[in-house]
Amino acid sequence: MRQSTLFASTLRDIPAEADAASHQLLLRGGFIRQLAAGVYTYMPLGRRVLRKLEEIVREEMDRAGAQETLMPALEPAELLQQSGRYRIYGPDLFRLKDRHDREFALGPTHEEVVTTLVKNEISSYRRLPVTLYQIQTKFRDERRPRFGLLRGRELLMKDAYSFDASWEGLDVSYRAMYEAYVRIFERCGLNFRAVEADGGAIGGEGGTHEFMALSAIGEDTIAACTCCNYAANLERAEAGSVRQEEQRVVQGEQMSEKPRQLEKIHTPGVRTIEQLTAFLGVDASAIIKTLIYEADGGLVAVLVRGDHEVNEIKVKNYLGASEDLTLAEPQAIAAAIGVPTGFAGPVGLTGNVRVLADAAVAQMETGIAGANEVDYHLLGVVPGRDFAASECGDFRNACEGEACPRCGEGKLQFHKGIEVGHVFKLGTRYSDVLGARFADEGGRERNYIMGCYGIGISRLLAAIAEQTADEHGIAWPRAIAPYQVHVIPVQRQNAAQMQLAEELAQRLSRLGAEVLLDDRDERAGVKFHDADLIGISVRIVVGKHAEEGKVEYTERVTGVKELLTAEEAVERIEGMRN
Ligand code: 9G3
Repeated sequence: MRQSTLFASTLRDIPAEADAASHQLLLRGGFIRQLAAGVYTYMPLGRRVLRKLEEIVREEMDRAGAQETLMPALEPAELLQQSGRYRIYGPDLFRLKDRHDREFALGPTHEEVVTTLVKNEISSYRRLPVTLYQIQTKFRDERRPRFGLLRGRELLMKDAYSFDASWEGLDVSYRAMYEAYVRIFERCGLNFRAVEADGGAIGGEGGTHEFMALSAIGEDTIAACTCCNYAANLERAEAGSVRQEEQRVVQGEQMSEKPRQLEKIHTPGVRTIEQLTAFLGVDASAIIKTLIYEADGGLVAVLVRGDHEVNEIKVKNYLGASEDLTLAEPQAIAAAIGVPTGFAGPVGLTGNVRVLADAAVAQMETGIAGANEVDYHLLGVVPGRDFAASECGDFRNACEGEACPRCGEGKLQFHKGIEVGHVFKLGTRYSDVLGARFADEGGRERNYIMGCYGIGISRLLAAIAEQTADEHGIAWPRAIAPYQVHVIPVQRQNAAQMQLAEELAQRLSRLGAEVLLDDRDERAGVKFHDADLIGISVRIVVGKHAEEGKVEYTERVTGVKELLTAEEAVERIEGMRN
């Protein structure tokens, strides 16, 4: 490809709207152009990278036995209504009407579509298992699209769906997809971790894993053990060795031989943990923090130690709530328990508020809590004596540095990650609501046991750019670089250099290498600056040694720089390609 004809222009300055390194560099390198917030065009360079990612995904999906389909982006609203998701995903769903005023949605994901498709095709266990996949554009009206392709409103996703006759079968399908994902991300040169995850609204009954690209701008937090291979999204990471803490919870008995007397103290205007620790000169771990949530119409008080944070996903899952939890409004709290936030506590709590106590609270011998009276707190609160810690569990975020809940040896370390893949064991969540059944060996009607498996391909492109970017630009891994070699003659006016560069480009192209030849009439500095932004890792510079038939072979990532004859350069490229 001649760079003088390539439809791409590098940008000198950093676009103002670019809010992440990869976003800036994908714009400056001429890979993408924004059409609207969260909506992008892939320029030829970007399209080539995207296609290579698609090809890797396609090869590994096919190798894992999945069959490629292509489903419509237009989804009849009644399908999403049948599964109840039309409501759940409210504003995120792009809705439209056809000329007959019939309601449609632009597909954000395709569980309903694919389950209906299989329902109409397979009615016997003999035709199971089957895994279908597609590589298709999804539409999600993100409230805050940002970081370029990392959180777009139109995204390229590979979504796969497995259909089995049994849970054991699902485990096999799930494992096949999981291993295909590992191969895909390894082939892409991604630095990733597979972590235990929360199934979210999708309802991953039998567990789910997320594949996280490690990156400082990742929106997710991973808790990973320094010793064993335990790794989990913080939303789900088990906090401490809950089992030991649960053993120590006793109901109604003395937790310690010297029961502290309950003592009410005047704490005027002391509402926050920080104010309370300062006022009393105690550590936050001595405090029982009471947070009141609104969950499915009721109020729930969650108790965690003052130095811990409530994990709202764990509480929501424990309650089986359909909606995300929200902190109750101050007036709702005042109406229910008669005090404003900051003085709420578990002792003498009225207003039929359900109390959930994190295991670490139940384990406290005594604690300090709000007195449910304005400007007052209680000292010497004993869980189990002064309030029934009847609903006790893991309701808090794990803390960095605490013991690994799996091996107990290692410590949990936090990393930020970008979710590039997510695999779910769905079970019968969709086959049930959509009446998708098959006849088993005994002729009984059974719901399909399903799994679903997603990779955000456009997000993966940006995540790789994020991980490989340096101050000069993106350093694409060879397998997905837009071209395999960048041939750069230094002086356009120098006949020897241009001739050798052209010959080299021709020979490499004839051998099947993907070559980008910078034949532009530009100064050397401009050519090298642009080459850095385009990020092709292997570069052949044809400069002052051209007269003696020598070229400079460089590799971006390894820093290799060698003076080679044209012949040697061709051999080196060929060797790299095989
Ligand atoms: C929606 C909207 C946004 C959504 C969803 C539905 C995320 C939705 C989760 C998934 C789960 C899996 C198949 C491939 C793997 C991931 N955002 N999810 O279901 F209606 Cl507007 O997409 N889907």
